[in-house]
Amino acid sequence: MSFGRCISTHRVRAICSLDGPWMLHLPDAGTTIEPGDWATGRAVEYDVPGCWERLWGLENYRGQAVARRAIIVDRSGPARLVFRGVSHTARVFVDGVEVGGHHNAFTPFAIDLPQLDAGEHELLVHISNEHGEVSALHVPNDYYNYGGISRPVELQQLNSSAYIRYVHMTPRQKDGRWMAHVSAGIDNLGDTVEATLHVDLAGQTCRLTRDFDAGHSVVEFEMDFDNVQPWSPQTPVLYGLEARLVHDGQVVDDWLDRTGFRIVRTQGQQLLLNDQPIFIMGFNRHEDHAEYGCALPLHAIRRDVDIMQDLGANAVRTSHYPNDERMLDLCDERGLMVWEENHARGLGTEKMQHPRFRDQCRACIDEMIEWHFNHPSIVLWGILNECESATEEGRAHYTEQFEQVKSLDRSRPTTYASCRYHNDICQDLPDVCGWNLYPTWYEQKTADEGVRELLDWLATTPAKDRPILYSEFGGGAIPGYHDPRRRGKWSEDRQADILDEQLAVALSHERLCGAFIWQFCDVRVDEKCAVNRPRTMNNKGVVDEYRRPKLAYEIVKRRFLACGRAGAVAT
Ligand code: ADA
Repeated sequence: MSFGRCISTHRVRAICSLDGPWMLHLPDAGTTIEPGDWATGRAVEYDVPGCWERLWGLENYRGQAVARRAIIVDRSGPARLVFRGVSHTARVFVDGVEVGGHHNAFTPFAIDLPQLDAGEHELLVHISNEHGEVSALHVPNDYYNYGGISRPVELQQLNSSAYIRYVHMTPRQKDGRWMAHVSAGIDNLGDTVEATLHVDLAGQTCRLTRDFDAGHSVVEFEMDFDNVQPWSPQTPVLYGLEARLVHDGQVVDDWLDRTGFRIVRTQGQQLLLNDQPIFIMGFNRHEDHAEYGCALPLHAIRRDVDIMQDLGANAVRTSHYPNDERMLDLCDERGLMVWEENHARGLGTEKMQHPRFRDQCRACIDEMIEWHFNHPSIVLWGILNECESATEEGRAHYTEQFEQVKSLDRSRPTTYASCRYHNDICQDLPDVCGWNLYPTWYEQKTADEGVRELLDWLATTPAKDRPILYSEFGGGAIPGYHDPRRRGKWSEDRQADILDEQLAVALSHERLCGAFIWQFCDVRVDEKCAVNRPRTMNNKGVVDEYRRPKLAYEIVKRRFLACGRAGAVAT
């Protein structure tokens, strides 16, 4: 069983959920606390996963805290601690000894414990959601950087020092036959072990016996299938992917995932799924909720998917960071296509010069792709939303990050969302160009003029030969503010008009291969961005922060359901 996914991830490896009650220790005064000083702090009961902003009195706390609980281990041996997300910087201690750490709220991490003795241990996580030197990516922004252990945590007890870290499956097609390249990463925390790796997928098995030395080894297979059904939004067929490590006739480790067969590629100005042009109708979605902050429980994530599908969407953009993997599991099952992107929003030259920017972006991309590789719903890898793409210095970052993405996964097209109208010099770098533009909201132009001018200019850039996605457009509405006659800005009535006009253009323009509404739900923003953000919220949601529909809901639904272009998706 696994608690951070919607599927079981192990049968042989013992998994113990560490979700539930922990203690949270806060400094008595100020915002800093040393990990070892937890006993001197103020203690509150705290449920994991959760943002500390949910706790009474901590609604605005930005600083450090120590989360602590006991873990009970029934047998001695190697183990792993898996954190699906700590927001945003973690240092992890077992019995007072620092065993690992991590930066970035939105990517998972695992810590190997080569020997954990049977008995009770103290697990302590020092957490910071501070802004400043520590983070190039978590800056005051148009969304909120929460604090706490925001996604599920588990302890995995290993049966052998060698274990399966990942199995990545890349589908391909040759002469109408489905094939797959499988690459398995095995980590060994001890001495060399001879073992056989078995991989089962869609009725086929492959195996290989070899020595696994200490450290990381990679095993690769080519597989060939007689009869598999492709994954598509209309028929999201999924297959179990199961790997086992056998030593001395015993299955000592296993690794279970789920995947699908589909090919995504570009051809000229089109985006193709299984060789058919697709048209994307999606939402930009932040992980944010009035009740839960960024730590949405599964039922709330599921409801978001239900709502997006009720609205007729066939896609979601994980603006602006990798998502909780349970969201991706649901997208796989429901046939929602995903643009997943690394964590960065609106960073200009100075912010990209932060000494940690390159390393933190690199780590985020590595982790996003390693953990999310097998999700068939992910059809695009994105990077650096609205960062500096109009200078040579900015271009160097875009180039480096696209190269990194391609070195990890060549099977998915790449993209980024730009707002550097007339200045962008990076349009030749991704496979698909993404554009954020808000005519009738920020720009005093009709939707038709705005999009036409943008596309006329793009026709003079390398984007002219590539597919173009309208990655953001929308307008704000304060929930409950109605102004049916004057239709003033921020009224639900005006937002409905704006989305109606923008969607009429976005869904019909032949040069666009899809559109993502900004945004799915209203989200909390940082105080520093609040001047143009009534309620300290980005109010461009089609539903509010509790998921109560605004007037625009029915307009969007009508437009999405009436759009015949998405029907072209292959089955
Ligand atoms: C940008 C940005 C979004 C959001 C949006 C807005 O395009 O990418 O994160 O801030 O603008 O609401 O203005």
